[in-house]
Amino acid sequence: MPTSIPKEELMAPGHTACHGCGATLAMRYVLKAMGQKTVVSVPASCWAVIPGAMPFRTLDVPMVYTPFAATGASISGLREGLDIQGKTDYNVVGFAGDGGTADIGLQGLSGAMERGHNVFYIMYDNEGYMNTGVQRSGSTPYGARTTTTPVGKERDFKKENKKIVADMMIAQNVPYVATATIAYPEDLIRKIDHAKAVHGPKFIQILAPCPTGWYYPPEKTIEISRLAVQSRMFPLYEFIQGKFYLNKSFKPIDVSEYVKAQDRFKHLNDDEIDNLREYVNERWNQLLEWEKIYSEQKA
Ligand SMILES: Cc1ncc(C[n+]2csc(CCOP(=O)(O)OP(=O)(O)O)c2C)c(N)n1
Ligand code: SF4
Repeated sequence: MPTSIPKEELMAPGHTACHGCGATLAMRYVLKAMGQKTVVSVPASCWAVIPGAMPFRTLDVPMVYTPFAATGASISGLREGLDIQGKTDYNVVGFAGDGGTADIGLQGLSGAMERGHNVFYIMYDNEGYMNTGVQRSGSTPYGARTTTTPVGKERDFKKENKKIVADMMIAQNVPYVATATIAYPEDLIRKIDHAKAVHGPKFIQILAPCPTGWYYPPEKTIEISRLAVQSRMFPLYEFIQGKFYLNKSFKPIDVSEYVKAQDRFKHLNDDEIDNLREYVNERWNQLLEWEKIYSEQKA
């Protein structure tokens, strides 16, 4: 079937990720959309390990390792340095996990966006600190079992709702903000193309399912990321210079279909799934409201 996905491969097939890793596909599609003239900054995370040890490398573009909290600071510096050398046509991309974005890197991210650097910040959201053994992050959804929210007699699963960094970036009025997932690569690539047309900071949050930490069979990664969108657990939207678009072109499914496909939610009883359903509905209504408010503002 013909697709609009660029043929160019900037990521080699050899890497050290687990089978079915959604984060590897996220990087592959991001690079296809970015092209060869790209510099990537990666903090401590699974992606710090995936390329392998020198002299091997998985990416066909320069990549900088940065400390866990410093993605925002590093892309600011890379951008300024490249601009001074006249290399203004290079894309500078921070590529960080949800722990490195929603939690420890949030300050650096917010600073880079506020200073208005012409950079991309991609958050690959596997909803946990996976590289260090599946710990809870601020981006882990309500109900999930992680190794720091284990489910024993106490039913100590994650009790707080997901911290949504894309929403925070909209509140900060970042010129381009979007959510995407690997189940819809053409949508993902189109969003990066839209972002490229915006001069200034760009933030894209990509849902990247993790079979190892979400406890589902590796061959189900694409299906799970599709269910996340259809169940509205992970809505797809775009905020472009003050305009907000919510993708409503999916046939909605009940949240239980998403939850039941992953063992990280296996322990949830009907009341707890109801809590999740209520949260999902409230959030969807809030996004519909935003669409209205932003279109009125711009009218
Ligand atoms: C300051 C600091 N604290 C803790 C660590 C240990 N550490 C390395 S990777 C990681 C988890 C990263 O999680 P996330 O950003 O979500 O990426 P993922 O591993 O899920 O790809 C942690 C805690 C570190 N490298 N530096
Ligand atoms: S733990 Fe998850 S995110 Fe990390 S490499 Fe394995 S599948 Fe990918």
